Amino acid sequence: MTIDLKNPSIAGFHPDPSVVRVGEDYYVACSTFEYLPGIPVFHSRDLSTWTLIGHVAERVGQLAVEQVPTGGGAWAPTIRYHDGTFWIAITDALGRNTMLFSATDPAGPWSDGVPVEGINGIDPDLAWDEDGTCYMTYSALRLVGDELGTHHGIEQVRIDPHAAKALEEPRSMWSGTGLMFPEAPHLYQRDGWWYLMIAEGGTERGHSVSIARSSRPDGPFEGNPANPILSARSTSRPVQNTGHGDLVRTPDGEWVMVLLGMRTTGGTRAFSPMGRETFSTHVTWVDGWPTAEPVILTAPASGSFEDTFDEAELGGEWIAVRRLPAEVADLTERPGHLVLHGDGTDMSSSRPQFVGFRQAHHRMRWAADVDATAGTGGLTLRYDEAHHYDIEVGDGIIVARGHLASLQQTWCTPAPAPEAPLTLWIETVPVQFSGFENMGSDTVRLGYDGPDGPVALAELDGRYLSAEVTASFTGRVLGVYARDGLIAVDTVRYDGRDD
Ligand code: 6LW
Repeated sequence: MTIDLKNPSIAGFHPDPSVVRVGEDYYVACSTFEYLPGIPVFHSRDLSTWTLIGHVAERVGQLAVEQVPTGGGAWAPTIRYHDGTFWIAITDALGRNTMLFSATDPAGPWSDGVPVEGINGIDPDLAWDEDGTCYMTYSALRLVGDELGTHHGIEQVRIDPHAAKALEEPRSMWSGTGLMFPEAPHLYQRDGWWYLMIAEGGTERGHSVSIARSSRPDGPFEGNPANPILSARSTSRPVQNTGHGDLVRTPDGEWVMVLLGMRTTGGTRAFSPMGRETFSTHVTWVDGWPTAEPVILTAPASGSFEDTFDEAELGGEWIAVRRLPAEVADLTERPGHLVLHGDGTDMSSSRPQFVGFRQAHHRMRWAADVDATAGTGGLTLRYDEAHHYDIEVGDGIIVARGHLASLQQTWCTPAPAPEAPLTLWIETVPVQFSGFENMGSDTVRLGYDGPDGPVALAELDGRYLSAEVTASFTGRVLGVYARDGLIAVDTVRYDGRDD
């Protein structure tokens, strides 16, 4: 192998990755669920360093996520390139459903998107044969109609991507070895064979990748006797839930699978604060079948990020819930500041006055200078509207809050100088497993800088903001929010490292 892969390849919640190569350039797209902008596109030249170059959904109306239930929204893109056009097929779950977007530049702008008529399922794949016939292969989990919620294995139809419609009735395809949730199908051609690769076993600990082959793109497919070709289930590997992969061939003929996994922490019960992230692994072919190496975590990563809000617009890493960041965040009202206006709701709202970015390291510190002299707001560590830890200031009082489903607890103290901006912070400290006294993932500290130094107002168990506890498909997001009045944030700093 000549390629050095880095894992995680894209840290922070970036599940369901799909990859395509065009010449020397690789592109990856991921799911974003209820967040906007939706479906980030990353670029790499070496399959190791990935740079965010744009998003598919950055305009109102491209996804119908404004009111979508948590966990709905943009699921499982497939990114492909055909005849000079980049295509992305996704499920806008419980919104516009199966969608096709196209672009000539993968950095955007992408088209407004069109729902594909005649597909009732998730995880749509795109593949073209030599004649230019386009096949959409998908997981037939019904999201609309009378059969809502039922699963019918993998299905396929020929489609006209320009008209966004199925050209025939769906046919049933090979659907794995019998494990639950056959999904994430991708169809490839190699050495005279067509390969149908899928995920099965569910996106939790049982997740796996299996493959079948046929002489034709529409089957019949015969399963690989050695399936699954990848799974971390029942192992003690540091990256669990590995599955939902997509293959790419390098110009030198090497193969790499880009896939999702979880970096779990804890004891016998493990927890994943970051949710499902993007990883990569080497694939080799023997007798016409691929095998994938287990995902290897590379050297612990660290990363810092500071934003002083001097630009006219927020950077692409900022996301908002069920709306675009620009709808909530104002960078012109007070130059050099991020200004948010409260509407009386807080982080338990499904559409909070909030912008944030993904937690990407197990150990991190997130701090911001918050001027709450004309409002109430602060910092948050959010998994979803039912699971969040906040530290806020307003009316001369600092409040730390833990909100877990229907339970809420607060800790209060007077602000040291009510008429001055205050530095608020959130820290996560991973638990070192040393017995049975703490089987969680990390400790979350909520605090502020007082006249005599940092003060932690609350220390909370981080496991409750993890993929295993919440019912969300995403991961932790750090951010700032306004509850009432005007909140102006001067400088924000994030320092993270994995150790
Ligand atoms: C995705 C599917 C899945 O479409 O969850 O359980 C969905 N696995 O492959 C959201 O990530």
